[in-house]
Amino acid sequence: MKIIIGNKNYSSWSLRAWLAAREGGFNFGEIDIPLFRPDSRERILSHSPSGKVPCLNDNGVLVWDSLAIGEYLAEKQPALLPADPVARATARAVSAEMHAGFRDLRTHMPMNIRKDYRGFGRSPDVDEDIARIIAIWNDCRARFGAGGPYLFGHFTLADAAFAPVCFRCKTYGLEVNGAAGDYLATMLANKHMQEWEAAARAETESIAEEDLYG
Ligand SMILES: N[C@@H](CCC(=O)N[C@@H](CS)C(=O)NCC(=O)O)C(=O)O
Repeated sequence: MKIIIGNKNYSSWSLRAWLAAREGGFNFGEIDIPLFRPDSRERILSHSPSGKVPCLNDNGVLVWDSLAIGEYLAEKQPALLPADPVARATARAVSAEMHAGFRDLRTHMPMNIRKDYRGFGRSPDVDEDIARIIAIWNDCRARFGAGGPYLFGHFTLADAAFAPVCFRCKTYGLEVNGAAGDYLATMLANKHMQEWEAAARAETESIAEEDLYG
């Protein structure tokens, strides 16, 4: 199994798939393709039919788009979704909401692990996105989190979906309190999140288009 990913500092979609695979205990290799280079598109297309990363290649079976990759991994490792049907439906709903929404947050606070952009990117629309995400975290923790420190107790695809937001909270200095704050601390202390972060910090490429605030 191989996962084709972009720069660890910037590629939030790649992080979701990679983290789900790590947390699912899969043995996989990585193909790293730096984004925003003249040859990036051609290189990605040689692995991924959508021309986007992440893409999973499981012995010739290609799965692209982070949501589909997560579902594919969960078919092989069911613990990546909650066992209870209501919790499972909620995990899928919040993952889909993250996948399809929060445009203002994405636009003004892109994932950029190496930077300290505390105070940058705020606006009423961004704050509305942040408030909704914190409400999701509090709600999942309160209703489904009794069995452990993650949104649904143990680590699931929903945690992978919100992983880039956790790094954004650090980069942009967002204050998150209470149960949501405890959850954020759990995610930032997760050993695979820390593995990704260390690799992001070790990367040397910069993408000017993504370094919005200097
Ligand atoms: N919805 C897709 C989004 C994938 C995506 O936009 N990936 C970006 C990098 S984070 C990419 O491949 N960009 C390269 C390009 O568009 O040429 C997913 O969830 O996998």
